[in-house]
Amino acid sequence: MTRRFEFEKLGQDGKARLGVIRSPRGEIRTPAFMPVGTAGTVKAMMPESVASTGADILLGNTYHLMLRPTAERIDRLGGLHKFMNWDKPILTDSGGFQVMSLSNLRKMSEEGVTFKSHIDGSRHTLTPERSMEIQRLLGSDIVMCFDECTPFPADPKVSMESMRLSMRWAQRSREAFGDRPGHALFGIQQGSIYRDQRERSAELLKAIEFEGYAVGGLAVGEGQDTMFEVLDYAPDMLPEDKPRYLMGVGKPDDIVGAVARGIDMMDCVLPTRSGRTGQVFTRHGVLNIKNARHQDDPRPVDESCSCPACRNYSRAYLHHVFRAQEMISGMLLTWHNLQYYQDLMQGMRGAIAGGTFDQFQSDFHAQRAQGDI
Ligand code: PRF
Ligand code: ZN
Repeated sequence: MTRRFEFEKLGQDGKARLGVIRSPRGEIRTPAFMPVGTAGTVKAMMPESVASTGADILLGNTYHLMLRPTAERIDRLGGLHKFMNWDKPILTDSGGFQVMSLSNLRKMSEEGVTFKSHIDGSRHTLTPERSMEIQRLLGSDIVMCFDECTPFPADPKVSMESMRLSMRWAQRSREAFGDRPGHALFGIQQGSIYRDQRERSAELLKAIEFEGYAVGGLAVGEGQDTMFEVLDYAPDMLPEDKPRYLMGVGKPDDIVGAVARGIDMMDCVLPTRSGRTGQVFTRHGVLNIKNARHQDDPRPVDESCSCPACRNYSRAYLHHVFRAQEMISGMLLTWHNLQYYQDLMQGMRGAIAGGTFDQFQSDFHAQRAQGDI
């Protein structure tokens, strides 16, 4: 096991990249999907079950953990890995994005952002320096720069000012992060849907130098067509030899399209959240387990899926426990959805390795066009 953090590109098919991130806590096969473990748990899943789906890394959140149970408490208890019983890599988001979507009474300045907790109304401040400190106390393996996710739509002037602020915060994040072998700091590109601003942002980040680079500010309401237009050029602006992470994406077809455009890492609450609301991902599209047409159906959700929901239970049973609001419903459907996402990533990695990514993409879309069964 390496003492350092490093990325190796193992193959490429078109723009789609196959690679591996090596870190002291283990290897991350890319393209990688990171399940979201916001508050120190991937909701409804035991960590060993998450690992069994093929996940190499989880995402955690500065914002939630600083409010409860606090970064200092997690540090005293031995760090987030030990606290939540997950010994593989953890990436933590820096907090700014969650402040904007969850907290009350936010006030932004050059220094950072002050806000009131969505849990108890208490007042807090996040700056690039404090975000780096919290992510260090948590023991995060991949630390994200403190940034502002520019809201959409944004006037070009507003977007430019927001991007420039994020780039000044990226510089402060780099300085505050310091020298921490085995740990990585990722820069976050902003610039909304404006090509010149994405280019400028990439240049500024590359000059600072990061261990990896994220594409931020997408999947914020612009729609898939516009997101793909930006992804047609934005990843190419980032260093070839470093991992590229698309933040907060997405639906299965978003993920396939992003990998096709040169993205290596993604995260999204969709598989876990949908699992708890009865939305089930399959190769043929999304199935709503609440629907009455499942109540007498003895078939598994997907006969070729290796997850316990599919190996051991019928659609009729999953329908019943969902309707009865039994806890096992969220557990089984979350497990299945995470298995679906990890199988999708494994399928793409195999296709890139075999030079058949185009075929993979057409099969993926053809199966979904058949509709749900
Ligand atoms: N910045 C950060 N976290 C994020 C985003 C961002 O732009 C997004 C955008 N989809 C999701 N999560 N720090
Ligand atoms: Zn399954």
